Amino acid sequence: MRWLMSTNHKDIGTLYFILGSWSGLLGTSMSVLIRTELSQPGSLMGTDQLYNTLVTAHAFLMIFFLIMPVMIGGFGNWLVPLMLTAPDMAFPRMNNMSFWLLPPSLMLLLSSSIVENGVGTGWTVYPPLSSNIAHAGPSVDLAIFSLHLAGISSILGAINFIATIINMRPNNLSLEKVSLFAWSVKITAILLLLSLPVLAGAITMLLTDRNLNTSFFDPSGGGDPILYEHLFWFFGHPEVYILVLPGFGIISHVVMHYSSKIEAFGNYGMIYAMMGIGFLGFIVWAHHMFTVGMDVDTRAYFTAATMIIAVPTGIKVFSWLATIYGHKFKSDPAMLWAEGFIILFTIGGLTGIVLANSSLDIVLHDTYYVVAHFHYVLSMGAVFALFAGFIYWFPLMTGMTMNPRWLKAQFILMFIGVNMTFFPQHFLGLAGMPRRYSDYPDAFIKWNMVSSWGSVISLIALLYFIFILWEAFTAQRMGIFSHSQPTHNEWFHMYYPPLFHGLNEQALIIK
Ligand code: HAS
Ligand code: CU
Repeated sequence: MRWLMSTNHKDIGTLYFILGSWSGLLGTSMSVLIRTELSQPGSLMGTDQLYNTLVTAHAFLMIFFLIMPVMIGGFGNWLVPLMLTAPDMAFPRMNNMSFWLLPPSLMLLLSSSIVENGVGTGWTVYPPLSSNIAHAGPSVDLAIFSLHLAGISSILGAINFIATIINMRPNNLSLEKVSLFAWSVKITAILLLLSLPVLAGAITMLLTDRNLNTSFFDPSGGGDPILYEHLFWFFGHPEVYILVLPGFGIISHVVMHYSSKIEAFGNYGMIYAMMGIGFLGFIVWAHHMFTVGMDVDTRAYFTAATMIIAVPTGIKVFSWLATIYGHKFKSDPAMLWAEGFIILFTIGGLTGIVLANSSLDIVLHDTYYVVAHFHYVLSMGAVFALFAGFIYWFPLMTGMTMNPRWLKAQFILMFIGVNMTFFPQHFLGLAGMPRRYSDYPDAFIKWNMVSSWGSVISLIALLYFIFILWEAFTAQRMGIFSHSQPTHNEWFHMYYPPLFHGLNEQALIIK
């Protein structure tokens, strides 16, 4: 069991993958319960607080214990040192500590939902719902402590990635030659470092409001609940880009590889687009709070600033398309996930532009339209990128191969499942069905049934993937020379693309 205490970046990356998969499965099981409750009108669970607790835990698990650990902790740890040709991360022992803060954080989160009444606040934990009148008992406090630990873990991880990417490069690898995935992790880490302390402040103020009689968010003591919303979303909006930026990096590599290009179209443009998205991500937060009664000028500003993010994001989408352009279509599994990402992420992005319009958002806020929007960018954006990267780098990380034909079938099944789950939610939202309720009027039956059946298909697709993974480990097809997987030389291109031109390939292989 010594590898549990390992300071090696690959071991730690693997630990993150294991923790992420476990939490992802738990989060998935909660989503299935949610869709079962909503598969027909009336109450299945019999208690709305339980339903809301499941929604909250589902979001926290997927955001903090699946996407972030796998994308940054898993892929980041595995690939960033390799791509920099560095021997390890800058602070290997702190790296181990970042990981080991997560299991206790996870335990606190799970405790929060099984003691007393659970946390039925949603992942935003808005007061006064999260204050000690509506949520008496220790549940919310446990959730706050969980976020404290996860936050410390991420801040330490962020410092480690920033230091690694700045300091651990060989002299001839200038920053503009650093690979796009490493760039995406670097920008993500900066976002984490700047936004997480604000969340930590907000939840700590909430903690003292709940337990020490402060009144930061309580008007009867001179406080203001809107302050919490500003603090939360100053973190919350950058957070959504934290979730998807490493995915952008992964997609660039997969697209480059399967289009036989040594560099992405507009490599610098890609880097600047990510920096632009990262910067703009900090000045648009109030598009989550258009309904709080902001004055019209403020709303106009946040609408305009938000829509500008479509420009750098569009640069990325069109650069991926230009990278693919001219190459014969071959349906390799990882590339299918990348193409699925580009299409579905764009759909999610466009509904984001719709929501950015404050006048429209007054109507759409807190409806299923928002739920559809963020599942398109997350379940079909971040998660599709995760599958693309996992399938693409699986031979590198394990030395084994998964069955490509099964993977294709699995992709198609999952593609049908998630679209069937989330596309109808646009209709439900436009028709006015609110989010975070366990019941609905009969008018909404049809699309809710379609959505719930879609989630069953996605679940089957996920189980199929687990089977494919099991088969790969059991069959032990060693070696990375399967026809649909990259050869060793191609891997080499991927890790050292910028170094590749000027340097002796053999010299680097020996290293
Ligand atoms: Fe979002 C709510 C707006 C991207 C995640 N988002 C959420 C929530 C989550 C989330 C989790 O302005 C719910 C939080 C909660 O629990 O309450 N979002 C945007 C915009 C973008 C965007 C403008 N979101 C993301 C990404 C996420 C994410 C990425 C995670 C991975 N989002 C909102 C708004 C809300 C919101 C409102 C609040 C709603 C409410 O009421 O609560 C942009 O970054 C998207 C840019 C991408 C594209 C697609 C590619 C671009 C191309 C260029 C051409 C397009 C143009 C646009 C020029 C735009 C191809 C033209 C417009 C046309 C319609 C044709
Ligand atoms: Cu936002």
